[in-house]
Amino acid sequence: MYRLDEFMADLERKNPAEPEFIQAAREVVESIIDVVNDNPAYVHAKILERITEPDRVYSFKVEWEDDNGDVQVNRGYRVQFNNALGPYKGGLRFHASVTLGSLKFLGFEQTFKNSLTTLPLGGGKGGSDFNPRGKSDNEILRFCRSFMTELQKYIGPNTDVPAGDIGVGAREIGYLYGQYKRLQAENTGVLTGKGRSWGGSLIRPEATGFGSMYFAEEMVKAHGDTFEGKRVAISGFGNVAWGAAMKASMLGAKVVTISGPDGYILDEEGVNTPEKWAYMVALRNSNNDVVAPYAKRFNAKFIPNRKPWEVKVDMAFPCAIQNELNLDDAKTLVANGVKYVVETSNMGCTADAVTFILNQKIPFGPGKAANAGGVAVSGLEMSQNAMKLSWSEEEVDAKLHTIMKSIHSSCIEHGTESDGYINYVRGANIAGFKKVADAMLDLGY
Ligand code: 2IT
Repeated sequence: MYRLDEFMADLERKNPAEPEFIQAAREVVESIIDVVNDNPAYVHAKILERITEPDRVYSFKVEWEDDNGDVQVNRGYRVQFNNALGPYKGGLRFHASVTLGSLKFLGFEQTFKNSLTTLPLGGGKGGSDFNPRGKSDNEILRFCRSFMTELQKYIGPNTDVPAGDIGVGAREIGYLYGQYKRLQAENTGVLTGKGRSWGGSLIRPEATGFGSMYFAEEMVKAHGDTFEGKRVAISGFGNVAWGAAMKASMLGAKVVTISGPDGYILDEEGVNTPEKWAYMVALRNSNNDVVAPYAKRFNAKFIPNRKPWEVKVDMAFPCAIQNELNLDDAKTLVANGVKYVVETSNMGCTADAVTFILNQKIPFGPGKAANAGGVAVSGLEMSQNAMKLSWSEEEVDAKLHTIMKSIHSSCIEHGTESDGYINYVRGANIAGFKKVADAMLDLGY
């Protein structure tokens, strides 16, 4: 029998100074501990110890030259968390906040998320503390080359398939893949998020945002409600926020905010035209990491140094980074009558914010369910690469839609409480866990 406090104290002892990993692990373990204790096979197999320990972690030095001719040194990582269900799969994050602990949290989350997608994908994550802000295109190229020179030793199309994440978009995937091909002399699906003409899948750029809106649409339907006319707050303005703003608008909602590290945009007209969406991409690609210019360009309001959660909305979608929505933000949203909160970033809400929202019985979509569309379409990109063919936009979008509906059904199956409240956190954790744990039992140790 496992006891939550004992298990978590031990995990903290083994993983000191990794608060994000502990936060992610605690949330999952809290959800699944009864399921584990009710199954002697899980207890006997030490499933909790095994599922919270990454299979392996690579840490490497990345040396590159900046535009002044100075040598720069960063640290690169790849965390191969769990491959019970398939090759390690998960993004690469280039961001100043990257540490081993943050990548362990992301690799851990990815394992359960990938399990929920229904596709044969294990979980991994990687990245670097390289900060793309203010870097030139040539500096990014040189960094990517050096990073891949090391990373290529540990990945492969049937072993570990990285993709993008914060700070890694189509440009970086191109530079990384170019270097991989130089070193390995082969065209394989070793990365996803590739460009359309060199092995990429249609809909992959949009997939995380689209998927989170498909998931939210199912949540809304399950509560006898509709998307039409909902006021929506989105944070961020990058790869994920972009797709989310597009699909929310297409579904009839009005997105009134986007945000950056410098503050947020309040656009009462709605972030709802192809011109505005294209501008978000251009802003992101400029590497300045500020959202303020949008206000000038489209005659919207810019509120410096604040987060969008103070705006009165029906639905809130954190789409930027972990722990971007805290307890105070959650209280403000609830006081303003928010009806749904859907994490589109990984662990976008702090633990106390999640607990507060759940206690208010407000439907809350956790990241590992709601944002799984991105990695799901990465899985579809791998299938297309393996078959050496490409599916149409309609085919990929239809598959993505089916996958998001199936994730929603899994949450209902495992998360519906006696009073009828759908606890999506519990549902996603149990459904994601069971598949991985059962595979681990089948595979032995
Ligand atoms: O957090 C995520 O799911 C991603 N960054 C996407 C990973 C992937 O392999 O497409």
